[in-house]
Amino acid sequence: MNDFISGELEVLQQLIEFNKTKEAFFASQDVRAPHESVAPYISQLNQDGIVMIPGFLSEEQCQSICRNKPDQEEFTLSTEDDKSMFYLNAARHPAFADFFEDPRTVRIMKGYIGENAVPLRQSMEIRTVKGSVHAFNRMFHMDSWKPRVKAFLYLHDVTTDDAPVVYLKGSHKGDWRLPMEYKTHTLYQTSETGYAKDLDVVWVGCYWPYEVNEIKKKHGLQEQVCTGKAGTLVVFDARGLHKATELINDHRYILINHYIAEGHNT
Ligand SMILES: O=C(O)CCC(=O)C(=O)O
Ligand SMILES: [Fe+2]
Repeated sequence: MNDFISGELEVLQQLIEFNKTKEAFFASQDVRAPHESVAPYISQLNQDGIVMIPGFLSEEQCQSICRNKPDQEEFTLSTEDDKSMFYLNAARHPAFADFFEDPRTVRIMKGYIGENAVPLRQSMEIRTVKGSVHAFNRMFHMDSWKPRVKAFLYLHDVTTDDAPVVYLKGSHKGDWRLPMEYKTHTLYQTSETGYAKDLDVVWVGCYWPYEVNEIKKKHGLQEQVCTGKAGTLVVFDARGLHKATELINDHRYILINHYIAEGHNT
């Protein structure tokens, strides 16, 4: 038989096996009825893979967070080559307590991921590099095949000029995802921080623009450009396709609360 075709048949067999692994993982997640205060957010997350919550914190709370944030020297450059600066372990910093101690976030994460939802990384991110940046996250990508929920708190008004995250609504589910999910399953490797092992694997999960257009057309999916006022919380399942956008204004300041199912970094 043609070598390529026999290789593809083998891949198909691996996809069938992987699909079983995937189904077993989701069947074993203990997802209970959510706390009623967050139930509408969970339904929207389940439907679209994203929910935006304006006024999660007040504008005054956001201003106070920005005034009391740590000095620039305490931020470290992103290891994923996208030129962002991170203040790690932000949940321990008193300036950020209003956000990281808010019980609504854990309720959302548990209601969506399951009882084993735990924070992977809690940080403040500052982005100041303007214009186009050569980084994987400027392409539509999925982070993982397992639930990986990110809550971005906008600390100032984020317009289309302030690098809003863009999400392809409804792309967190669907059988078409299987080949890329399998790639993330087999190729994505993490370091002990729970993020990409190196700058090679960081690109695993990216789709080319023409592929995204095909997916959009075939499955009737639409982009959501997540602009929002200061205090808006953008919660998205990073299984779905999403991308970062160009910064045109001076900076983007956000707090990130990032949850996974315990022990399931990849
Ligand atoms: O920072 C952004 O706008 C999105 C970056 C991204 O891809 C992610 O956080 O998973
Ligand atoms: Fe991402």
